Amino acid sequence: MLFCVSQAPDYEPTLPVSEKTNPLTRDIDQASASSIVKMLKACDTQMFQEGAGRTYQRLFSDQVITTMMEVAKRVEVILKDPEDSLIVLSGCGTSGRLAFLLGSGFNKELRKMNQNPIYFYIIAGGDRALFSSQEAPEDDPHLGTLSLKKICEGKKRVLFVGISCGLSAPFVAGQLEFCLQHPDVYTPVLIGFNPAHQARDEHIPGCSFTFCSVVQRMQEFAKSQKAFLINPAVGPEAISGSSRMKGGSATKILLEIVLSAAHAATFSHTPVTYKGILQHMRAYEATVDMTYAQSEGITTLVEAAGQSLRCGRSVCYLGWGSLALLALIDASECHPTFGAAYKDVRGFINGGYRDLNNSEGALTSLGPEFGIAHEDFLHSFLPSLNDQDIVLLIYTHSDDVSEVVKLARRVREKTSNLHAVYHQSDGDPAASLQQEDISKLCLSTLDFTWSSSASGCLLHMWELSTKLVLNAVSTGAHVLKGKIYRNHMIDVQVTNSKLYHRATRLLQKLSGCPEPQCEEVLLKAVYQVEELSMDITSSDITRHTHAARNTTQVVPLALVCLLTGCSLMEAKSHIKRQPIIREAVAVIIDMS
Ligand code: F1P
Repeated sequence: MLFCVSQAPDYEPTLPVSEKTNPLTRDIDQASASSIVKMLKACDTQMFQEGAGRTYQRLFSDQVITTMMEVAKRVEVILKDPEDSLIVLSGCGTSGRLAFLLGSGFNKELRKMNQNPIYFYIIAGGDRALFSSQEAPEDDPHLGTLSLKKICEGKKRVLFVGISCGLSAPFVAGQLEFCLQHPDVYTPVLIGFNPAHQARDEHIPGCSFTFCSVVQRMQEFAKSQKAFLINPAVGPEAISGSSRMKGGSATKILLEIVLSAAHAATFSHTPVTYKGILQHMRAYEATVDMTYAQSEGITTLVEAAGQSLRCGRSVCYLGWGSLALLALIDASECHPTFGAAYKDVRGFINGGYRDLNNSEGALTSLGPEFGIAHEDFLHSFLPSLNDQDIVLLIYTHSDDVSEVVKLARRVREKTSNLHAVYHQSDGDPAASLQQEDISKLCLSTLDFTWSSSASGCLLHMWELSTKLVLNAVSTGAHVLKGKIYRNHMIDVQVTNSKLYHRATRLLQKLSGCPEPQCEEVLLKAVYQVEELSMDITSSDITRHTHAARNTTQVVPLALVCLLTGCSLMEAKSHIKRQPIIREAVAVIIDMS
């Protein structure tokens, strides 16, 4: 895959920061639960490292803070005069899910103040992509443009925020390009976590632009504040390319700071200032520290979740409010990242779709994996629960804690493997008796008590903290299950062009074979054939990634073939004998 990386001075020079391997996690696949949590802590802490002397902009860089202020002021202008205006947040996968979370949260704020909602979200693949992996639409710039045009019809002013952690999604590139062509109405803002020169420069079928060329045009427009780029590097992901982790957290941090500053300026007469933005950023840094101060408790959860996955059972998140939404998001990412089945990690939210307010309404008819309410849990999940399944209660003291107690009791009848992640602010003893009841029912309780005088919205901090805990649980548990090789997603799905290229690169790295050979074997695994037909070799990536939706363990199979020279059939039986992918691969790599 092409990136404009000519200026990159460091290791893995052909890769942008978001795709590089992180030296801190090189041995994560061999680590204990407690070492995994330590490594994740070190990686997350990297987000806030200062920029001095570095080639790349970082979260605290002057340019980043200044641009955040400028965007906040644009939001403020719209909030003060919302007539015929919109703020659109858009992205693919995790980035689109966070667009939904943020848009819903800030609309809720507006409603509380009797204001009309002004935020709209777009996620590639539509609402079903909120809770399931829909990687293919990410490759379609026209779909991106169409969805943007549709919701903005008749509007006179649109602030468009395109999120692509890797500066890579064609869906978002199409939308940004459209905005640049209509500057009278649209002001584009790009959020991502690579330096601009590392944006993806691969040809997009049917288009005259690449993500990189769009970024270059945005840089030109930015000189006259007709476009904005907020793209600090936050360091490579703990699991290479897993932008759901730091990329997702940093997206949430940046946008919450910008939108909160704009809301404060509009509704509480607190002007947007450099110092204010900086302080808010420090509050998030403190949240990361506060969260990992409970590393021991997180380790207990990782260990228990890993145990459940190892014996083929489930990890189940039972959440309340927006924390439950983060749980649903975390669960939905396990399929594309680890090749997990939807039953492996499930999330449930009180109130189900009723409370979500997503634009397409209830999606329950799409299949059992879209049953996300607590009632769905009670009907379809609870009856078959046993001690090998882990259940996590995720809530805050502002939720109806008596409901949590009730549900905890029902779960406890089926499994003792019950745990709680709980947030409260200091000086709020109201729910403490019920909390004691819950703690008695649970094997472990992660109790986060936050200072109510801290700067920043507490709910936002609780959400980030929950995201970090759940990312650690699902990532750590899959590492313990053997789904990661070194720090690579060995069982990654190849369902869009970014993932296809990532898989080819990984095969090259682990097998040492040349790229054409790796791609040939990858295709054999995708199409489940021993020989490639002309029809296959003459097809484009879109068709390959489409075919890959129906196959599993594509990368492990291809790797076994490459390392041993065996047939696909033989590779399959090897993996069947050793279903722990990491071990199946490690055995052969050690022998070769
Ligand atoms: C978008 C995304 C990721 C997902 C997977 C495929 O990436 O959907 O959220 O985890 O890696 O790509 P990006 O456009 O935000 O870089």
